[in-house]
Amino acid sequence: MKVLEYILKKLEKERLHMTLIDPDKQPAEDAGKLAENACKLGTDAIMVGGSTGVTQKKMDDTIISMKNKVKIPVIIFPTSASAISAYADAIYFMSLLNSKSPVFLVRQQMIAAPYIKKVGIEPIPMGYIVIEPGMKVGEIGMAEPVPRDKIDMAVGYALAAEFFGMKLIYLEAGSGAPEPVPDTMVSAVKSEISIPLIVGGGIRNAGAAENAIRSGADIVVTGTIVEESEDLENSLGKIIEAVKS
Ligand code: 1GP
Repeated sequence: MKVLEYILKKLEKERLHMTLIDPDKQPAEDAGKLAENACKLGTDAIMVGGSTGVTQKKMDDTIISMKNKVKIPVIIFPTSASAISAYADAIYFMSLLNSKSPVFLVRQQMIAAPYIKKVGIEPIPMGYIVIEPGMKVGEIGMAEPVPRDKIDMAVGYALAAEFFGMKLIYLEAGSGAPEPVPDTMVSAVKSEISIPLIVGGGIRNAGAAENAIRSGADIVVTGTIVEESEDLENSLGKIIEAVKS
């Protein structure tokens, strides 16, 4: 089964949780163990990516280590065309819709597309929208982050992505954001689009995950909590429980 099909099928029954692991933050073997632990706690897929320091080798080693440990999909969450691993199951083929630079709108994608086709990784078309504060990814991606009170702007970007034919929308507050994407923005976007909505950035506890789900998120992504927590069962475990309940 293709990864997008797996996601859509699962979404018919439940909301999903995805664990983001940055290949630059730990040795590949540890990343594999993290993925394994997250999988045991019920996460639905592993996303691999980071804003800085991600090399092709780190990406390859990390993904190989994960693929040896988990059966759930391992999806590349790319920053640029220069670190794409042929060992992944899929790649979010995304455009940073509110970037000021064509580099992140379509040029990196132009460079990456022939390679993705050649190695046969499944591209999953996604509209990526950075919301304030946007953190590192907003900076690196030269985003004009959507102000937190400009709900209509987020809705407009999300609808534009759907009309372009993208299959998923990702509202991103940025990794480590002090606050997640506002609930009002999540619910406004959700009520206008008919494709699944991913929400991430700054979700560190079950309450925040529950808010995102209640507001209409179909998929919740957490990254920082997995890197920082010394008790994954109590941190990530509770978040996944909140997503599934
Ligand atoms: C970042 O949305 C993800 O791209 C995850 O954010 O690291 O804040 O969980 P956190």
